[in-house]
Amino acid sequence: MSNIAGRVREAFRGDQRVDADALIARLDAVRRFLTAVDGLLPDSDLVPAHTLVERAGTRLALSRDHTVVALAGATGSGKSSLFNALAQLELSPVGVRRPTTGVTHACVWGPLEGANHLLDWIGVLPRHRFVRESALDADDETALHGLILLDLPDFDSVQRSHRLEVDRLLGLVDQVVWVVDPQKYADRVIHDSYLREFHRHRDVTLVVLNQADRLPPTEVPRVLDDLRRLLDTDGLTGVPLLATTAIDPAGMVGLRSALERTVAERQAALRRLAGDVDTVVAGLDELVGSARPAGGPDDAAIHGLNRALAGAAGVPAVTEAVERAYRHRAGAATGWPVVRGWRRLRPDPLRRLHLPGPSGDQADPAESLVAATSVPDPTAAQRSALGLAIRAVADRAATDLPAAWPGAVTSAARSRLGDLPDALDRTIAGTDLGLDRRPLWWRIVGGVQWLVTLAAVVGLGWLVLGYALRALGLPALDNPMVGQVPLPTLLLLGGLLAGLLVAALTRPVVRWAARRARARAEQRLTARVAQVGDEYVLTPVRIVLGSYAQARDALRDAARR
Ligand SMILES: Nc1nc2c(ncn2[C@@H]2O[C@H](COP(=O)(O)OP(=O)(O)OP(=O)(O)O)[C@@H](O)[C@H]2O)c(=O)[nH]1
Ligand SMILES: [Mg+2]
Repeated sequence: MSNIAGRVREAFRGDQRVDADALIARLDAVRRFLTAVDGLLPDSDLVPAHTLVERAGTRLALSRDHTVVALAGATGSGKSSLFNALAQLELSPVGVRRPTTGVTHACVWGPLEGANHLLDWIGVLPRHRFVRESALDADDETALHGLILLDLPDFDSVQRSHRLEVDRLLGLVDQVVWVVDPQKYADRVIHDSYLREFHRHRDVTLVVLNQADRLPPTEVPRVLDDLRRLLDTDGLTGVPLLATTAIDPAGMVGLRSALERTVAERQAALRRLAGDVDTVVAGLDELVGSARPAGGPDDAAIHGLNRALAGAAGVPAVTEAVERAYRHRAGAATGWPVVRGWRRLRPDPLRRLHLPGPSGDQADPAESLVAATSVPDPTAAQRSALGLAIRAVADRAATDLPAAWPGAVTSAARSRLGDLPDALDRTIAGTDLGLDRRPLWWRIVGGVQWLVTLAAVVGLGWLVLGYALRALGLPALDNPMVGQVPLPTLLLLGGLLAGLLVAALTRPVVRWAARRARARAEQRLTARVAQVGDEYVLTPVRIVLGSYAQARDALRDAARR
């Protein structure tokens, strides 16, 4: 029951019209697909799609008023006999010695001029082109006007060149009439290698059982039934099946009127190409699958990547240098003035990494264009951690993608690996580590240090002067007293003690502030390094995922009949 319903549906589908604009839109979608996957999927998988786009473009640009129908079949099935019988002329030699037809012959109904470009493209030599238009026919042949009938060599030939010619032409013609004979209609070659391959071209396929006259009339329906069963197995349910006799005009009526219908509809070229699009889309389906386009690399993988990048970029070394540099600079600004100069002689830890030194002491901008810093190169462990993190990003991003894509995603993730070291180095060199500004409290503490030191110096000077006057026997200075202590002594000792005290109190504050400066620098460096990861690893991955989404959409559009 369902088989009958299926046949009715299939037969009905054969009558469906293919809209030229819709077909062009589907072909455009295939073109979009090819653009989206260019360089991402193996070229060998894309050959049928490229061939289709090229062929369809040419076929549609050539005459749409002509319908190219090929007679195909095994040797001796009677292709040339049918060809001659339809043309009502002896155009293609019919022979006893097999195979007979070695090159394709063409017969054009109507003027040859319009058909010539088409025949050039199909590759029928001019000397094998014939015109079936004669004043004698009057109106008999007008129903076939626009038909280009091809008599093909045999596809089961002992001659390899014949098979190649047939395979080439079967890819170009608009409709195929498969000619079988009562002896060989069940041959495996025609069913396995040809008819089955055409199951998506049912609406441009016609099968004829030729030489029906060789069968007892009662046998014909039985053989046709058997052949129909074989065609159903081939996936060609519902294709028109006719019995013909090439040697008897009465046995040609069915085929002739079928061809007249085909020519009148002017649909065969469009239907053939629509079937080609179906075949190509079915072949590509596996490459694209039905997975939703992935949103992008997931957060955990990105986090891992950023950590690995920070390690490879030497962020820990730089942040440690920032902490030391902070202590160094804060010490120079707030320390005891007597030893400050000595501190300044020690090199700044950041300058040792060729990173911006103390304020106004920036790294040479020209330097920062190339390997800008002297941050230690990544260790082998850091490099392999980075490799693994990049792989993880690609793997996670490609989890749901069909088998053809993860390779492309991984290649994209690694595509700029070689540029990463320089980019990271430049980024580290260009990051504001937050040490440029001298905090106000440094200046206040520094000022206090100067004051107390000044007090000590004044006290010392005062005392020295007093001793000198006494030694020279001059009247002694009248030292004011603060409580029990003379003021100069208080100034000297107080100044010294206060200096030491301020230095002692400042030290833990400096350490705490240095740790904060380190944390701030770490945050900035990590953010900048993450930008590099985004640009050099994640963006290429996203581009591939975007291409995947475009390819998927394009294929869905191409599949829409
Ligand atoms: N009785 C009968 N003989 C036929 C019929 N059609 C073809 N023949 C004969 O079958 C033989 C082969 O016919 P061709 O037309 O040369 O067959 P072909 O398919 O073109 O063969 P190749 O060119 O070798 O591929 C010839 O002797 C024809 O006369 C038919 O309908 N009835
Ligand atoms: Mg022949």
